[in-house]
Amino acid sequence: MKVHVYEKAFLSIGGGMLLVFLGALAFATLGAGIHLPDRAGSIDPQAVRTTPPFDDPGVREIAPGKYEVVMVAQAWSFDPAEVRIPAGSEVTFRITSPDVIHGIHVEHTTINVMVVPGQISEMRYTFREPREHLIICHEYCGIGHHYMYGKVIVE
Ligand SMILES: [Cu+2]
Repeated sequence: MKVHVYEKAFLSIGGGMLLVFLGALAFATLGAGIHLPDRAGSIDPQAVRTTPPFDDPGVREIAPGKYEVVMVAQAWSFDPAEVRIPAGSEVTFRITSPDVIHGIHVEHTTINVMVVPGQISEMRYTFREPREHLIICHEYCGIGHHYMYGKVIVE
């Protein structure tokens, strides 16, 4: 009889945990807007510098309050290394690598993605507060890895 009670308790703990984790998942995706980055397409890594839009990396206003950042992550820098946008902008990052695997993390945002040669990574973020965000490479990419950084300046 005692075993029965323990079994019930363990089952309800298990069920409760499941609900807690599902709740956390729902909060992260629906509430906090955390989701996996999109794989936006593929590209020949050898031809990154001659394939639009990566032949002309930079920041472009695509609509009022909406910006597109076309970025190349290479050993060992981000091009452009400085992104300047007004506060409240919704920014779409499109990024690829012509050489080895890099990563991009923009501090204090949900932007955190791997940059794989041959693939175009895409992510979107709205910068609400004026401040500076450090951009860092988070995949060890060679001897100059720790020099690989940039800045997002929200004005
Ligand atoms: Cu790196």
